[in-house]
Amino acid sequence: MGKIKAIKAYEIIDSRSYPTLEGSLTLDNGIEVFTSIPAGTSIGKSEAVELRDKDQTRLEGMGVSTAVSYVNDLIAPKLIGVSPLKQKEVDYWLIQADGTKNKSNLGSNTTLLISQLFIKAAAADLGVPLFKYINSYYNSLLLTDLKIKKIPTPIFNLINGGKHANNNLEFQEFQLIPSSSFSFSKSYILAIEIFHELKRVLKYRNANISVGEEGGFTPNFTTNIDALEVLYETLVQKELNPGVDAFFGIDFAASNFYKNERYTIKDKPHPLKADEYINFLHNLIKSYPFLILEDPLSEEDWGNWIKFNAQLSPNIYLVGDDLLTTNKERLLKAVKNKACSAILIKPNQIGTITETIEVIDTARRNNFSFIVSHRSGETNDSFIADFSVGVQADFVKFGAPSRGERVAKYNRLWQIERDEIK
Ligand code: 2PG
Ligand code: MG
Repeated sequence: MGKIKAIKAYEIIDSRSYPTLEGSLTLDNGIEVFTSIPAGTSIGKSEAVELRDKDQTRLEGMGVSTAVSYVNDLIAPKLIGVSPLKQKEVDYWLIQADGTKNKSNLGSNTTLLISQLFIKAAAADLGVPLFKYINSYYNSLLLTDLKIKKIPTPIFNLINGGKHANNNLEFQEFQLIPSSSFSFSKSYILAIEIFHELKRVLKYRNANISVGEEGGFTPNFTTNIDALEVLYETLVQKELNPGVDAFFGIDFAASNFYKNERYTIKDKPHPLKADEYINFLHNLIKSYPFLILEDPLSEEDWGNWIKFNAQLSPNIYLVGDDLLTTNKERLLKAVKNKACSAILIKPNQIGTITETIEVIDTARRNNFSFIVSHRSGETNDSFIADFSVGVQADFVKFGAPSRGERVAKYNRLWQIERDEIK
């Protein structure tokens, strides 16, 4: 087995034209791996802190040169000679070295870079595919025997709104979820065909066909419901059976339109009190074949999450993203209070692979489903595709089947299905 010879971090530019961290790790036997770190635009208040330079004279204050120097000058020298198999020890050392609950000293981008480099280097050194090594790390960390049986069901974000687009829709992601009985390749091909059909339907309506941060279209509409209508029409046009072949999801990212205890959406003429807004949600669910509702309520509105969850059919996943931020304590609070039924998993919301797996373990033990997710600011690294298979996520969401940084991940799942999972 190799030992670490060098770790080097540097800045690259992400899909939104902001800087982010990339790094390389070299072993003394010549093996070298690279990884890079994504970043969010619509960031939950309790996410771990991403270290940014905040130097307004350079790269809009978004530089990560401090994080680069933390890796190169403080962390790397201490890891020379260490085995890449020491994932757990290194992750816990990082947590301790940071010393805060939210990684505000070192930054979650700094710690996750090291964590991902270690797991990639271990897989490369052992000569096993990354998803298989992640699976074996999961099993050894949790003393369990999770088998790799499937590719997670993909959630495709076909229409972008909210902070991910400059159109007028409040809801952030209008999603299509092919039936989970389909193979990955069938789901992917279906999503791509629907993507092109949707483009035709939008063109016909003189709507904008430019794409947003996550590769979905960015039309302006009179209401958010119009976006669902267009998606529905597209499915019917393709002779698909909504609610059988494919389902709908929305990431509302509702914290972005919640103010003074009111939800303000263009579907209604006045800001809505929680009860009125929950009624609106119930009407949505009655009218369309929903499978997923992510952050329909604000991250501060715990009481209404609990209320809504109690009313919701168990066939619909109520997903906490900004609400839970891949944070074990927040997840346990949601479990205890029955605030939702599923969690979005984003490694950079917490800052190490080990902690991310521990949150997944907590979800599984409490019968919560989980979705492994990209961020709106992405790179071409397909790490989370391997991660999602290794931990056997129920779902993944990597954006639309468009834009290089999104399809890098879907294409990797396709490759795993083709070459590895027969
Ligand atoms: C979300 C994510 C990813 P962002 O809200 O679920 O789609 O967006 O990365 O901007 O937080
Ligand atoms: Mg979200």
